Amino acid sequence: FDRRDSALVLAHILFAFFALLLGGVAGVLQGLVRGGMITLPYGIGYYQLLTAHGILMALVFTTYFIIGFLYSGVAKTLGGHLLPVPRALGWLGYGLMTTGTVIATILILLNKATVLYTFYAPMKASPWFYVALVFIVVGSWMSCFGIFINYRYWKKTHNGKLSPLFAFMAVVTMLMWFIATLGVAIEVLFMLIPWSFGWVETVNVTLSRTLFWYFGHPLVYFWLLPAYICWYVVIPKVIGGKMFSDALARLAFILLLLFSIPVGFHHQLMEPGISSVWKYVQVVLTFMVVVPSLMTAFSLFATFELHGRSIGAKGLFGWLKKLPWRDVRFFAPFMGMLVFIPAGAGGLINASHQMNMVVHNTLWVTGHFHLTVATSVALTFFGVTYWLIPAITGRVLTPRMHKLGIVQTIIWLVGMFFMSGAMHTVGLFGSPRRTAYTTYQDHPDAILWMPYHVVMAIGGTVLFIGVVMMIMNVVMLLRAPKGETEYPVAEVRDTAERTPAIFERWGIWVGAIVVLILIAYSIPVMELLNNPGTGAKGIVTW
Ligand code: HAS
Repeated sequence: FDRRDSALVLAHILFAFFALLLGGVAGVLQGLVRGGMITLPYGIGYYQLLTAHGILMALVFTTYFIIGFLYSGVAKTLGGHLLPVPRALGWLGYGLMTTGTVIATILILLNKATVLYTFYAPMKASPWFYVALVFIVVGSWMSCFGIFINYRYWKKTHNGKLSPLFAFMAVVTMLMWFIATLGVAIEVLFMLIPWSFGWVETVNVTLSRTLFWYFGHPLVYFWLLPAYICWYVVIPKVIGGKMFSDALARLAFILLLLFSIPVGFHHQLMEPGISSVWKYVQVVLTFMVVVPSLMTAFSLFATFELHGRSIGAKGLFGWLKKLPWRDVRFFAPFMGMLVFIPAGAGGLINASHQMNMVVHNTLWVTGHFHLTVATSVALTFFGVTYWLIPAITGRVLTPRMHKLGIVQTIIWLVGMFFMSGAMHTVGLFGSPRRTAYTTYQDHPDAILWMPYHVVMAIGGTVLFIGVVMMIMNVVMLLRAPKGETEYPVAEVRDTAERTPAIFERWGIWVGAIVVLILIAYSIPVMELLNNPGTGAKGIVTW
């Protein structure tokens, strides 16, 4: 690795883990408060900690990690190093994002931005919080442009040859991010900033939520796609096998790009002001976005089974025994995959309108996203860290590190089993999400929820131990013995079909997304703009 590229990647990864640590502290504290096990000193509020937890973990940890990881893969697969302009844009993006993150975190800690990680109206933060968000979003765009430029240059200088799969996937991920963040940029610039500075008196609440979820849903796939990059590109190499199909992987990514964006209404199924026709359209599209994940599951099973059989596995499940269970680069992401099966099933429940009525705004939803992003994605990112840090810093991943990594993964799984399990269960009993400790004047239902809240807090404490262990592992990786560690990128199976060139005809795909977005959003947004009854005066109407 070029030292200049290593520095850029490492800066992103280390900032990500710093955010994870701070977010973890906030997370465990809010869990203990909610479970009624502690009260906070100095007037620190539950919602303040919940905001810090959500923003630092779901937004900051992920975005920094993803940009660092993608930059590393682009450098590795597109010629061995980054071009000067993309590298400079990477640093510019890092500087802007870090400025924004520091300002936003200080405001949250000062209790001036207690608006939760979704930050839509009618909750209002200090205007400077929204300005900080602008820094973060614009900074991330710099990194998008860096990756696009590097990719375009490669295509130009390679006669339009099919690009390496990692680079292709990095472009899809950043394209999705770019198109998605346009929605939140409009919300922040034209609604939240003027409203919070007092330049306008009112804000259209439903429109602000709609613009947020236009961004907020693809956001979850922006977290997922880099994990899929690891599952498709890295894991086959780590297990000593080959990728099942390059074409299938690209098709899955293109489908995710197309269908991740026009589906935000599935977060607003219970909201007035949006007609059921448009909710229905977006639910149909939501079920479309499940297809590429099912394709991914198929492809992974095929990779594991084909490899197992090629080295002598017998019987229906003999291939399971051939997997490298003691290799943390495999173990942590594999556990992420395994958890994604129930996690994805929960998503299908959420997306089904009638069942959404049961689970919406309950702790079930919190349980769902702790399995998806906080387990499937987080464990995959941890798994990547174990080889990425040594690979870019010229160190070796020792057998001891493998062991510590596996223990860390198991602790995470145990903590999450209790925390997310309790959340899912008590959510079905009606316990609301995002609510500080209360017994609702000793209402019998609320009393029934309490033991589950305590289990959540205990699971959260185990997870906090997992966070601390992960930070210690990162420190150990930075001090590992000097040497070489492979950056694992798999080859495709020899008998796999050829990849059609159409996957890299970006004009077609961007055109198709624009059409889908216009179909899914133009009429409902016009209705929201014309309908003063949907919270135009900043009144919550549900
Ligand atoms: Fe979700 C709410 C629907 C996936 C994250 N979701 C959320 C929120 C977050 C989130 C953060 O329709 C809360 C937002 C908030 O604060 O309000 N979600 C879905 C659906 C999917 C889905 C249909 N979600 C995700 C992913 C996330 C994520 C991924 C983060 C990374 N979600 C919803 C809905 C809501 C929602 C509603 C709103 C609820 C409400 O009312 O508020 C699908 O994409 C899931 C498809 C996945 C699968 C699984 C495929 C399995 C694979 C693994 C294979 C395993 C192998 C190993 C090979 C179909 C690929 C096997 C080995 C063996 C030995 C067996």
